[in-house]
Amino acid sequence: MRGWLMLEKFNLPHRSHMVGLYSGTMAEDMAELAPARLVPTLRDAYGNVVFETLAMAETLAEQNPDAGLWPADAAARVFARSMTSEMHAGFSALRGDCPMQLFHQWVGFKPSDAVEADLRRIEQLVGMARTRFGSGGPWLFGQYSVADAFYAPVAARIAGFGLEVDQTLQAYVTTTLSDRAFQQWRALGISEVYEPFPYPLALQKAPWPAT
Ligand SMILES: N[C@@H](CCC(=O)N[C@@H](CS)C(=O)NCC(=O)O)C(=O)O
Repeated sequence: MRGWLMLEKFNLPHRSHMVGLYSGTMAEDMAELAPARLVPTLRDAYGNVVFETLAMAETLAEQNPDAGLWPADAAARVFARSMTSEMHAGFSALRGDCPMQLFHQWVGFKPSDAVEADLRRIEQLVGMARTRFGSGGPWLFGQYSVADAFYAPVAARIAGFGLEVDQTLQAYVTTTLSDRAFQQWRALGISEVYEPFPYPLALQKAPWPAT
């Protein structure tokens, strides 16, 4: 999702290719992109293979300087790069315990202390970004930026596991879930049949949150 949003939201021409993430063919599907082995992987307009999302963000920003991937304001850009890097490298409890899925909301999920700590940190980062830099629109830095692409899967986890967060972060989750590109990605994702379901939990399911 992060990789695709970085292309889609900034109107960068691209073609998507499916790989067998859950079907066992991923290594074979990606062999020609070595050393890439995970998704997303980007082959840029010059044939270079970019195999980390943060590297994709910087490469796309460098190659498309007028597309506005990072905020225009220098201080906002520093904050955006920092919170994007922190997401890329961190929130391991949230990411480990709450694998992203877009089908439904798990009911009665009990977050661990480590997941709660990640959520408080995300509240702090999102709250500061919105307060300091977000007055020009609903996104972290007002206008959509790379940071929002990186926090879309965070928002999806909060929604998909029914995690309790403060008002500012909840409003940001709703903004993310209401976004057309996010909804398009979700529609494509849930049109696939996954057998078995990749991340089963012994919990009831409620419908995906309405926006
Ligand atoms: N640090 C990498 C992480 C990529 C990553 O973990 N991708 C997952 C899906 S979101 C994957 O390809 N998993 C398949 C596997 O581990 O075999 C990035 O941000 O690009």
